[in-house]
Amino acid sequence: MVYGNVLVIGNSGVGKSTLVNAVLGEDKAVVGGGDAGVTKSIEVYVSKDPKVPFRIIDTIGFEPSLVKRHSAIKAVRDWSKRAAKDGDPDTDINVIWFCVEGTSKKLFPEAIHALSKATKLWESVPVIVVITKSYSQTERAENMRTVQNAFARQKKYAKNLKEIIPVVAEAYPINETTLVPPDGIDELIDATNRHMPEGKTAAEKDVAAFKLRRKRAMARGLVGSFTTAGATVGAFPMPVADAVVLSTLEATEVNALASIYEIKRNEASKEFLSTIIEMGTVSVAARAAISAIKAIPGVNIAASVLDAVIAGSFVAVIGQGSAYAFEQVYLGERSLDDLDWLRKLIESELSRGFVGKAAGIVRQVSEGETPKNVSGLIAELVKAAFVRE
Ligand SMILES: Nc1nc2c(ncn2[C@@H]2O[C@H](COP(=O)(O)OP(=O)(O)OP(=O)(O)O)[C@@H](O)[C@H]2O)c(=O)[nH]1
Ligand SMILES: [Mg+2]
Repeated sequence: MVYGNVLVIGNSGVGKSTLVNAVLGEDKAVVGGGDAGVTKSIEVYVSKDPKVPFRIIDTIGFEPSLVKRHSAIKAVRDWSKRAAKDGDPDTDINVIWFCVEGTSKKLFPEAIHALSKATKLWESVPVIVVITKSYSQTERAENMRTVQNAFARQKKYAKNLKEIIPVVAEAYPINETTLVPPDGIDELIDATNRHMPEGKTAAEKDVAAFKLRRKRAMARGLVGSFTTAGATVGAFPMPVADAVVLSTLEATEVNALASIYEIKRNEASKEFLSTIIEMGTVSVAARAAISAIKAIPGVNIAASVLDAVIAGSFVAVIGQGSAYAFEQVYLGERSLDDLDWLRKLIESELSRGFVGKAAGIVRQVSEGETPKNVSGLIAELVKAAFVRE
């Protein structure tokens, strides 16, 4: 097997390890870091996909001391040497992910100067600058310009800069019902593969399969977070009607999932999304399901506990259904005009076992509990019942 090696560097806390997790997730095997006794300055991760074979070398942050920077670099060099001695033919660093934090652009010039000095050893290796924690869409253009200018000042090193990619590695919550979805991970995977030297690039279709698995994992994580939010928000008596609370949460969830599956914003997608939200809130199928859950016989439970189960279950099921729908569109199996297919899909999600599962959850939440105590439990039960692998 021929491995491409990616070196991840950047100051402490900018989000390097979070990034590695987003790119490899459960596709990752830990290979080990510094030797026992030596400083634990690096971790080497290997993608488990034999068709997309690359390693990511995650280093500890450079800040605050020069000593830390030296020890991180030394650890990488030692790893290369040791692996080469053990017969590993691919110990060269092929691509560098240079991480700077999107929320602190004032520090870019300083960070880039320090990083370019530290990586002199790899003076002709292509650099991808990853702007981590890029939560603000409006600041991206300026952040990218700042990076470009800072690089231009690095003389010979400037030519190594190949791409600047803003990234959100993990959903970032703004409040109870809103979050910034993961973003840019696909672009980073593509760019990394593109800048690998000849003989180390993976085939396009293999990279596509790898990215699809990452999208599924991100979508699953997102549905999980929204389900928890649903159960929590639902557990507190609302001054507005159920459908309004539900539709706010579902709209944020569905938009976030659409973004993971690269669904462009246009008239067709707008209608596709609003069809899902309508199906999950005020449609005949949704109303029937809500009535059925509220009428589960032999249950004497606080109304808001019931609401928490309803909100959590709807958010879970609508998330699952729309993630599947978006994936079909992303893969080209369906188009955004297939609204009849979409309605049937969501309708079947809401009928097939839906009420039965919700009833099961209601029965497991003991009577007399207050909503505050049980919203966490409800979220767990809902996830176990609805959020499939
Ligand atoms: N929500 C969210 N949090 C992030 C993201 N990236 C980083 N963080 C948070 O920022 C903190 C630092 O992230 P790490 O990935 O540990 O940073 P690091 O660069 O590996 O830090 P060192 O190993 O100390 O150098 C953690 O609390 C992360 O959860 C992101 O994309 N979204
Ligand atoms: Mg780390």
